[in-house]
Amino acid sequence: MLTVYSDAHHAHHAQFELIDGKLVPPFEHPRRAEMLLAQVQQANLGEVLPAKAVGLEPILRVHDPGYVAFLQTAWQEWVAAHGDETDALPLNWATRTMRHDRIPETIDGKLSYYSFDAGTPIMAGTWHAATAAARVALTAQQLITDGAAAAFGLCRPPGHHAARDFYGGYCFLNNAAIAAQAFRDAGAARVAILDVDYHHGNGTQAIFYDRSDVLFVSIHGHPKQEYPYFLGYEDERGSGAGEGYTYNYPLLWGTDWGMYEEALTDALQHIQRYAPDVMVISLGVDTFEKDPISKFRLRGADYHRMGAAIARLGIPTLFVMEGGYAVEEIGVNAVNVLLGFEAAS
Ligand code: Q9C
Ligand code: ZN
Repeated sequence: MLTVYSDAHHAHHAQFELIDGKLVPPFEHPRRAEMLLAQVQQANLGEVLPAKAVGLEPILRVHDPGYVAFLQTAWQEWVAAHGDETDALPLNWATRTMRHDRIPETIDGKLSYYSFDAGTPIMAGTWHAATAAARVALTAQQLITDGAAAAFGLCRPPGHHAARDFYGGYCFLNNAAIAAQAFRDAGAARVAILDVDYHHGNGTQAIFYDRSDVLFVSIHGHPKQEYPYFLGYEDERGSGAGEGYTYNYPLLWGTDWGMYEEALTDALQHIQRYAPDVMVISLGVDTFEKDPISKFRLRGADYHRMGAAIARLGIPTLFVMEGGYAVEEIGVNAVNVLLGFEAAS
């Protein structure tokens, strides 16, 4: 299987993360992608290709132009207001009873308007890194459109929490959604997205919620217990033309492979019935038992089984990297999914 990688992700490296009331070194850091790349090479998964240059058009097929313009200049505006010593973070949001129809003019107001958490710092290289991750996904998408059976987009920063016009959960541009839309624009009639990251892919779900041409299926920590808390319930099934084209499998803390596999089997059946031309896997390995911010109990060998189960559908498959924070094992676990896929193909 071919991998696409860009080292531009190094430009995005947060100073701190606020978690459990403490400022700590960030969980989403450049070494994650380095460990993934090292394991791709170690396991001889296949050639590693650079990301191709692509314009903003495929990004603007998914994201709001005002949001993209905001991301492009947020750091400069932040520096003008506050200097360059700290990363840019929002501090409050429009919740119930407040207005969502006015976009503030100041950078602090815009950070609040265009985000949904304070765990996703913006710094000098964020735009560069985020657009490079989207290019990685698009380059891998093109390989499949050109006939490859599978490809791995080694994306960082991740994407599945980013919606049409907001960022959060370490995500700025929704790499998987951008690739799915690019498949459609290249002629695929139906695209399925299977999101196996530990966290619900709220951004991806929202982007395709009212559409029947992109099926979204997600297995994740139950929102009654787990981030992002406000989406990912079983009764979310899509709206309008998209009704019946979203499926959620919220699972409780402590879920092990036995319980996970049951949901996965069901999820894969929905995809099989949909008969997509191509499939995008939002591949997070934060379901791992030793993940520092998650509470599922998948083990190393389970990732091989996951990849094999996905391969049995026999559909061209684009893997897009999302989360996974047990940095010592992230490469082995993610590449195990890909090796399991190859072995069963
Ligand atoms: N107590 C991805 O995996 N913070 N994003 C969670 C847990 C945000 C994860 C706090 C986690 C975002 C792509
Ligand atoms: Zn995650």
